Amino acid sequence: MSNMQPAVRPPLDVFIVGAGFGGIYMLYNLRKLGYSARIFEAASDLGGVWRNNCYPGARVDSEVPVYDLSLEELWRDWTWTEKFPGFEELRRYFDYIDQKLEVRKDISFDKRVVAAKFNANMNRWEVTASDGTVIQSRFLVLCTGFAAKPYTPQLKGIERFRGISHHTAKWPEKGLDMKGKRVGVIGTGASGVQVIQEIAEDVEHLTVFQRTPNYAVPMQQKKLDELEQKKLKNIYPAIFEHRRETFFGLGYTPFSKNLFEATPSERLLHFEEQWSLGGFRFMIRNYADFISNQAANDEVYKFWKNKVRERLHDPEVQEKLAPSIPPHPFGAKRLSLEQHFYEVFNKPNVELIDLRQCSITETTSEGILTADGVEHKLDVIIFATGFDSVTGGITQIDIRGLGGKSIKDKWTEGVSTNLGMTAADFPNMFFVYGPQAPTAFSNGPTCIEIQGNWIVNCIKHMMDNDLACINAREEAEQEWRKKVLYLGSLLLINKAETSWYYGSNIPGKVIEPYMFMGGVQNYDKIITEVASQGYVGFDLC
Ligand code: N01
Repeated sequence: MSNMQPAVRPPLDVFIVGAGFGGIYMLYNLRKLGYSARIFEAASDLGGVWRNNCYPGARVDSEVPVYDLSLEELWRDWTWTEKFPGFEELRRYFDYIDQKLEVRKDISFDKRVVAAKFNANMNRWEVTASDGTVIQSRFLVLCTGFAAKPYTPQLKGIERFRGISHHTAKWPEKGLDMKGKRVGVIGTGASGVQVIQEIAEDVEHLTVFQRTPNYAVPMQQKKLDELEQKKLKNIYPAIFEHRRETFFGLGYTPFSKNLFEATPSERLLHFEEQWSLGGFRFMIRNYADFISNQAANDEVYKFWKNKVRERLHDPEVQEKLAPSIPPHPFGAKRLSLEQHFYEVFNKPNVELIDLRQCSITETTSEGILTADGVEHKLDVIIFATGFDSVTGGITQIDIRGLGGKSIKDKWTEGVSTNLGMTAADFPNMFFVYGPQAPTAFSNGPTCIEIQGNWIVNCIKHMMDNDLACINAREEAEQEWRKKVLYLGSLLLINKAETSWYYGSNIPGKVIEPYMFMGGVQNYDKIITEVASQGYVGFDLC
């Protein structure tokens, strides 16, 4: 047998990057149609963001079952213990997904994809992992999520620091015992809020370094009962159907009334009701014009400010956390859901540093030095400083399309995609939950399923019709970009100084809306129409 040629492995039909909700949903649906598919995942197990973000207090801000995948094989027998589950329970959910769908057998873990190159002669992608593994496939689907690239600011002298420092999204898998330690948290976005409220009780001293006050609203967490969930199972299909018909994919129907059409007492009652119901209702079920009309927005801010101040003892802390003059319109940055975040600042072991008044000068071997000359002695520094969101997960891979052009270069002057799922000159490549789609401007599983279904149907269309290549047209891409920028300009959202919605949180990143802000239900309609018209705006061959 020595004269036998080595077997040439046929290329995969579809290669997928990432084993979070997006990658798993793609894999499941592609396999169902009989296509070969494989996932490479940089982490050591399933879960995507829920694998990397295992900092104390990490939990989701969409409610279940709206945060579930809508596959009956999954929801039929699964029960949650909390309305907003924490990362441990979400990881158990991913284990359950594998138990039911057997996804792990088609996933290689600890495999970080570093490059992908399109071979135009063969109409194939050649994908390379950091360990040198190379795989060829007809289609490439990037399911890297919107938060795959953590951002850590380069503090002067950080290498001198003798304590421990971690970014929240690179938290040690085994956890970190912070009992009795002096801990500093930089950043008060969603991650900061969660970690701060979770650890304040245990640590000896907590120093919170806040640059911009975060508008956090009550999560109104609730324990869930198994029986109660079982009784609701017959309406789950309707819940999943309805979520994709709503603007944020969360199933809350927006309130249609404008703020000044209501009397002050009516307004107060409405605010109170949404506040007590919790979650994102105070945003989504608020008055229709509050996110486009500054005067209406000011009223919402006033209500929020008073609510927060009621919970704080010290007037100086009140002014730092809920200032008299709003730093940006209410809702311009993604709201965070809190449980007892504000009460933390009444504790004697917690100190709040307002970086707008007194910035960080450098890191010393002992801690952090601020502009007033004070050295804040620390054993642990937690960077809750966010992500190079939405595009970072894609551009950190060296992806090269037609003519060897890289996606990073293509997007240097601003992002252009067709329908937030494809890019011109990157044939047979798709992305889920990425730029210029509803993405984090919506409930994750809703967006992922809408896009996932579209991509799977597109691949099926190509396979059924013996088509080798699909490429977005330049002019369709320009149209889509115009739409995304226009929709982003209609809202007060563009008024925040540093926002990952606009890329302004990352030094040097182009400032523009990175997501489609026109609503999940409208996005769904547009992309469905493109497919039903035979993929208008694409070249197929
Ligand atoms: O990141 P962020 P995040 N010096 O960018 C500060 C999702 N998520 O990880 O506001 C000092 O929001 C920065 O300050 P400023 C969710 O979609 C969800 O918290 O730019 N500070 C800000 O306070 C969320 O929106 C969940 O002035 C610096 C913070 O760091 C998204 O992920 C949980 C700084 C970054 O906040 C991102 O949230 C966690 C610097 N140089 C995350 N640079 C849930 O499901 C940045 N900051 C609940």
